[in-house]
Amino acid sequence: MRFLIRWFFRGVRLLLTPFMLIGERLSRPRGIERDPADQAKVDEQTRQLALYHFPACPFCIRARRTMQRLSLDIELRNAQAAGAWREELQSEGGKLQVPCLRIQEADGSVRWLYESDAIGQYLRERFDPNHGDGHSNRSSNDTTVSGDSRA
Ligand SMILES: N[C@@H](CCC(=O)N[C@@H](CS)C(=O)NCC(=O)O)C(=O)O
Repeated sequence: MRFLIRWFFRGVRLLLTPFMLIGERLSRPRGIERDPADQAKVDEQTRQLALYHFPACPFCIRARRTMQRLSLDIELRNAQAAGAWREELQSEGGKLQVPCLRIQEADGSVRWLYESDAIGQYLRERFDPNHGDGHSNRSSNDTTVSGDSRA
């Protein structure tokens, strides 16, 4: 029975995937513009980050939207199919849940940040130039997840 339920949800996810990806593409937020020197600094910093995700997971879409809005070039690691990223997420991160942001700290240690809320907050605190001045660029689109009533 559990097997059937799992396959049912897998099928639903598969059917919805193209619609969610098209929706994401059509509603892609405009990224903030930095001057080239500032953007180069940000790019240098985001090389230490990687987002483990599933392409059609609504929580991952939420995290990717925050990245797009903040013009962050963060490596995306698809953990949906069996393979290295999936195994790494489970064994090193501690659980198979996406989105998860892998953060390589300056001292070389690695932090695995789960939960789309926490990831969004981390990215805004670190990379949103307006964060904390009451004029944050945070858009409602960063926070909306279908079926999720959190504001
Ligand atoms: N509260 C979490 C929910 C994340 C979540 O439910 N992710 C699902 C995918 S949409 C997941 O990782 N499921 C594990 C699996 O399908 O193996 C968040 O906001 O990030």
